[in-house]
Amino acid sequence: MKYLFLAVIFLFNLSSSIAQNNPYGASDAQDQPTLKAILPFPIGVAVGIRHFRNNPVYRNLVKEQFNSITAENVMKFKALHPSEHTFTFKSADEIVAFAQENNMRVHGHTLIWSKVNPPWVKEFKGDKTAWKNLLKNHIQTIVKHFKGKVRSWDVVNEAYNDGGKLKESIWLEKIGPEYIELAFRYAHEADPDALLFYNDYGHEYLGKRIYAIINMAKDFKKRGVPIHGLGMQMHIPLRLEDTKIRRSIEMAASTGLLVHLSEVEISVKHQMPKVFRMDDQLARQQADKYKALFKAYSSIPKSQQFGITTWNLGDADSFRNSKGPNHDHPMMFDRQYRPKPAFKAVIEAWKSNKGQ
Ligand code: 9MR
Repeated sequence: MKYLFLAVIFLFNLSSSIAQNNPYGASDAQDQPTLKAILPFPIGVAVGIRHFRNNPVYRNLVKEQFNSITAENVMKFKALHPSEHTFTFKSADEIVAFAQENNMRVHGHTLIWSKVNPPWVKEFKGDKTAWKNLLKNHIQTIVKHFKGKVRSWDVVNEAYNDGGKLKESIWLEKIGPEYIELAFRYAHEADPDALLFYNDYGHEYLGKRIYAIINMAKDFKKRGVPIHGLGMQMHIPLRLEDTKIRRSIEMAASTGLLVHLSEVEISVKHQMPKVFRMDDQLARQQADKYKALFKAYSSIPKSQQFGITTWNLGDADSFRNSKGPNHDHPMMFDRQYRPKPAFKAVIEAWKSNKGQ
């Protein structure tokens, strides 16, 4: 009798934990479409290693809804190459193994950036040739390590400023503007099958940056520099006009390269009074914006749709998260990883359009 009682308690706990993990609740879980099942392009998520390791609800939602994965931080320079002669792959390998177990594609982020460089790089002394060797060794050691497992790379991240000029960066300073194309050539040499992206933000403001990026892409294509795609981060505010989103995606697609919306999240708090509360109306507006963004993306040629990746999973693990009640709500899942209107709007839009 005692065992029967314990068994009932166990089953009850199991079913309520399944209900919690499932964004729809237990009752209708089986019949409900997921993002990965319903969207006609790959759908990815940027995962933070702490949540990934410690929160089973988070992990389950990642594998239930997404078929592509990006490491939020553990594939950056400082994480993978903390001192001149040391590479540390443990955390990144964990994410790659999880992706393989769950049939997910891995997008690598990021080989070269002006930020997140470890102190040894800043202190490195050498002439231009020594710096090129450093760049080459860094890129090729990493790309070779993940060859066959990481499908694509952000080779260079955020190299342009608002004015369309190259940003200050140790790479620009020590190697010159050619550091970008060298990075692409080195990566391609190390894994000719990997798809190579240039990743940046702010295209959607249609300022000088997007023109500079498109010119670079066209120039690379003309000269045979191995670039395969453009990553448009799309960290956007709720108030950004749909027309701008659409135009910027079309412009990126006009290069003929793959287009990855690589870090999507929609800030509600941006341009709001300092103290604000999320409400149903804002949640609906956010849902409309997510839907407009996904629709704009799906109107470029199918062969160029590399996919959409959201930058983080739920509001609580968003890089925008802050303590206290006045935090932002940028994601499709809430702080308990339940689906928000944004998630439902995307699902509904593709359900009724049969994936068009
Ligand atoms: O979300 C990331 C945050 O945890 C890191 O502290 C930060 C610096 O490494 O990078 C954040 O991710 C950025 C991404 O790598 C590049 N585009 C902007 C993202 C948000 O700042």
